[in-house]
Amino acid sequence: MLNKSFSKETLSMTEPGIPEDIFKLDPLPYAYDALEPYIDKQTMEIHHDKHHQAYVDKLNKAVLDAKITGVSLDDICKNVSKYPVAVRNNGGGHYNHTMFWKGMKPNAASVLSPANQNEPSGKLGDAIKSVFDSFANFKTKFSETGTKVFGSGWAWLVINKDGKLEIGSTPNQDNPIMDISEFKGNPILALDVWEHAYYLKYQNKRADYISNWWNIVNWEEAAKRFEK
Ligand code: MN3
Repeated sequence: MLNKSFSKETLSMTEPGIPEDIFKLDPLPYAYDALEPYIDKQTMEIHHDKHHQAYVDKLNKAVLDAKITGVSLDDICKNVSKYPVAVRNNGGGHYNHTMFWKGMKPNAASVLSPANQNEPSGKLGDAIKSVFDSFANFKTKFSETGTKVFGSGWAWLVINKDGKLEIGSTPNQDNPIMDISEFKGNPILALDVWEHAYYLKYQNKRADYISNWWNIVNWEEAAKRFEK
């Protein structure tokens, strides 16, 4: 399906082959209110339908303007230094948010039982414990990293070039697979700490947003990424 932001006029002016390359915004893998009470419905609606949609629309325009065809979003990010800054900002925006939505899941159980910890098990759980001593230490370190991002950006758990788990951050919509990124690796977990991700519910309290986010981390998805 073609992206709805592209009018027929726009498409008829492009070379054959380009329309199939247009990037699309997938629906959320759950309802807009499914992450409540940790992330509210209105924030999810605006964040997905307005912010993420805008990154996708602007990425499509940037890709057309730069005449980039037949390149996957991963490959665009990996070679992003070759492209205009609009490709970097909007390609990163699309990549990061796609990962962010998949990296969360509803967790009503923890509302009913606050003691019901949402923790990774299996190989990823073991690796986190071995690198960070305990899951609690890992959470503290990751939360601090997210809290300390100056301005807008992302916190990440990645597998670095030595095959080891590492926590870090990127500014704006950069991500760890970008060739221009100082912090590099294969992402396992992504946390959006832009104000638009939390301001309606949490206002200036980014640390509270992060603390609640742990309840809805999709560890099965993270484990899949880790084992791949
Ligand atoms: Mn965002």
